[in-house]
Amino acid sequence: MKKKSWHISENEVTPVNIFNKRRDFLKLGIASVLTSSYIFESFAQETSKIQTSKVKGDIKKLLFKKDKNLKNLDLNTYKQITSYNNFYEFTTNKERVKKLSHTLNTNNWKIQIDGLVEKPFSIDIESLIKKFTLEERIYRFRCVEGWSMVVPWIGFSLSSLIKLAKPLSKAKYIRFETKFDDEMFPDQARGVFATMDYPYVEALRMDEAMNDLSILALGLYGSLMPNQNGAPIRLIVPWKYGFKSIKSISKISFVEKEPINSWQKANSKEYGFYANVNPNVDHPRWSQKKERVLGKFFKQKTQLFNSYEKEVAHLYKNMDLTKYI
Ligand SMILES: Nc1nc2c(c(=O)[nH]1)N[C@H]1C(S)=C(S)[C@@H](COP(=O)(O)O)O[C@H]1N2
Ligand SMILES: [Mo]
Repeated sequence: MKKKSWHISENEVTPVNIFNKRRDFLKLGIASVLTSSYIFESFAQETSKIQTSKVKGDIKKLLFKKDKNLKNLDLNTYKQITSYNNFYEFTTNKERVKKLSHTLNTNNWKIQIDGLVEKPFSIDIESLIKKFTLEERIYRFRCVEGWSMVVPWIGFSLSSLIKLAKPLSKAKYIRFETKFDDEMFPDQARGVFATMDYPYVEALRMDEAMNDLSILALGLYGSLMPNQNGAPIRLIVPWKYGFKSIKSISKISFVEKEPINSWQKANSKEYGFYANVNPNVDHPRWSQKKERVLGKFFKQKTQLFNSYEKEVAHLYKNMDLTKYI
């Protein structure tokens, strides 16, 4: 999973038009990184060889299904998405995460799946990729702090992983944990002086997790997930504030009771379990009516459920959204 020398460096802005021209190339890029060294080597030699092996081998499954962008969303650039990050395990300074996150080592990364399942197991990222169809999902992403962006994630539906895990009927929630490794994550090494309690924890109700919008993302803009965005695998739940979209997941547990997520634990008056994007429910310290899209000067109106009302409103039919924050 370590980036090879030919991995596209994204030091410059990648406007969408250039991205589209490069998309085919990038597609092969992600596929080859994640398969055997044979395929990797042939890619390094010549692209045509890859295309041949693609037809025969399992590499075919790794190619992602393109999002048609039916909502005509205006994508943020690769540079914008990867240069302004919330990842407290490194620093609370959003501009510095990119530089510090090189210590995150995704080699031999495994996810432990346990709790109320038929049989607990652990699985590595390559195996996950071979099992599921990768899809591009162009989603709006809204941080609780009032900034937002549009990102072309690459991943697979969380529901497909849940089916693989075979949870017992007693399982009502799914709980995620970011890896704890204080050599990779400097703020974890600060112990009691750390910014928050680690590991970072997030959770969803099972029906939220099964919703078609919920994905586990392995990349964006056609290449593997940059460290600063939560490599090698993270949750994306686009109708919820960004803090629900937990990064660098190493454990997924199925549980009966509603877990306490990290931000709720840090400040339950300001952050709850649900964290649905809602312009009508202000944060105790600021309004949530508007948001600033990265790279844009004027603010825009925030939409209920971050514009995904049609897809998710039914999940909260009988709930008072001013109470379940
Ligand atoms: N492990 C972990 N996951 C995390 C965070 C974090 O600090 N640690 N920050 C959250 C917050 S507040 C946001 S807005 C998003 C930011 O994702 P991005 O950096 O890819 O934009 O990640 C979320 N997931
Ligand atoms: Mo956030």
